Amino acid sequence: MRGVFITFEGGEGAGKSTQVRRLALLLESYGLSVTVTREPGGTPLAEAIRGLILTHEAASEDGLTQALLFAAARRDHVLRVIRPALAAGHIVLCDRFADSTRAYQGSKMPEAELEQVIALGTDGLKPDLTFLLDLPPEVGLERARSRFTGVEDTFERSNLGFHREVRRRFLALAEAEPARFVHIDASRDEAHVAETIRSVVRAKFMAGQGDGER
Ligand code: Z5A
Repeated sequence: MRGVFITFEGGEGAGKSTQVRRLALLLESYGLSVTVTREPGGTPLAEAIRGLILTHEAASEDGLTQALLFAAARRDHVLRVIRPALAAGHIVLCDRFADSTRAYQGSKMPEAELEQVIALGTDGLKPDLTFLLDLPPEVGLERARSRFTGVEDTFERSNLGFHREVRRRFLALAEAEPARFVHIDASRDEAHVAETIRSVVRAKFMAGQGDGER
């Protein structure tokens, strides 16, 4: 039985990692097998590429260079982690995936070229469900700054205009694929966002199984 592939997308500080953790705990409490992973990253090679891309000194401004690096990391991640987990029947929760390339690199290169690179990286794999955690970038950046670790990465250093464009692109992606995307108001409190996500997952994948209203 193939598992279920769920991705979490959105701008900086939207609460993706927080909600991935919460949903994983909930699903595990139902006795389900869950694989939690993230992009860029998820394998030793992809984590090494992550380090290169997010280190400001090493980063390239060129959209195609960035997209190729994200795609190389993603291909390793898909082949070594995501596909095997799905084949084993796991629910895979991934913090960012190919839609992040569309949103972040999309303004820096032609769309047809971007989609070619994305197709190579994903190996044709598409999420079954994508949560777009949406909020104004000012709010997300403030949240991210409040847990500041001392070093800003390549994208955190981008100007507000760039982050607004990223949000616009995410919203356009969600509008274009309403069957896959669920738009979530990520400015609501953590528990409210978690409850919305829980109810969507339950309705889509657990209908008739009864989750005990936990
Ligand atoms: N990138 C790309 O350009 N192309 C690609 O193809 C891919 C990625 C895959 C990855 O950095 C960067 O790579 C990313 C896009 C680019 N750059 N940006 N910007 P990352 O993974 O390190 O960054 P991130 O994905 O933005 O992670 P993040 O900043 O940690 O955001 P988050 O996961 O959405 O948020 P969080 O860690 O769950 O929460 C942030 C803080 O807010 C934390 O203190 C929480 O306790 C708090 N929080 C969470 N939820 C709430 C609510 N609801 N209310 C109030 N406070 C909250």
